[in-house]
Amino acid sequence: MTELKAFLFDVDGTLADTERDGHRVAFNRAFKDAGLDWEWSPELYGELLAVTGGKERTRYYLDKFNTDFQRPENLDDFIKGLHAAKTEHYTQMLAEGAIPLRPGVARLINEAREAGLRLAVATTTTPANVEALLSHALAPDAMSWFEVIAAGDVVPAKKPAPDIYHYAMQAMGLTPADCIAFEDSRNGILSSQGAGLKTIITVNGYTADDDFSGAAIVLDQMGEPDAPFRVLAGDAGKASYLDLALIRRLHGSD
Ligand code: XBP
Ligand code: MG
Repeated sequence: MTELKAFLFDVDGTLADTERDGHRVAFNRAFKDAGLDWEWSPELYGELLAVTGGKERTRYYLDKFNTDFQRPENLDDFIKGLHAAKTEHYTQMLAEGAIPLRPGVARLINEAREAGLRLAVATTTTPANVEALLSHALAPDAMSWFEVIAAGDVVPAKKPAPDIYHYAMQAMGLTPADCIAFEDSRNGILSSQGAGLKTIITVNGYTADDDFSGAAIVLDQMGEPDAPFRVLAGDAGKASYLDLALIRRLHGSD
């Protein structure tokens, strides 16, 4: 039996519901600033989420949904500029408190810290976005609670590739058996499982119908003592919210 030593967290969709009312809105604001008439509706954005990474997603939009757009000579730089503006809007929104953490997230992170577990982030989003979320929605010094923030372009191949999880574990000197991952999407679990990690899923509006085969458990949310989760797949025993005891059981180290 291996001892559980670390939690590896995805960010978007897992720690907070950032996509529909955060990233999507920030993209639209950046498009408007640039004089573009592009408008990503919640439905279209659901389709665009097939591709992780904001720059990659924008290119996918042009390739698949806006093929008539007259592309500038240097498309890469054009997309980079749009994406930088989007990050400005997004971090500003978070600084204004636009997006709270999902239920149970702060409670679980605090419990893990008290128990001496090591924490890391493994995400495709831009590092500035992680800092904005953690410091405004969790605690002003929350960045320092995480040993490694593996984010954005630090690995060339984003999720569903396993690289970002490999990167985080290597930086911590840990093996997959030492850790458990928290994800919300098909691309996320492909990445974490591809890196050999047991994975706990909390779904959201965009991912409720995703295929989570092989997940340790699939929940609608982490839940709180007074607000139970719903188990969508797997066995939570008598537990009604996700805590360290249940996670150790799912990890196989209780
Ligand atoms: C979510 C993503 C990100 C965000 C946008 O990844 O795919 O691309 O939607 O962020 P995860 P950027 O769930 O792994 O955190 O625009 O900064 O890429
Ligand atoms: Mg996610």
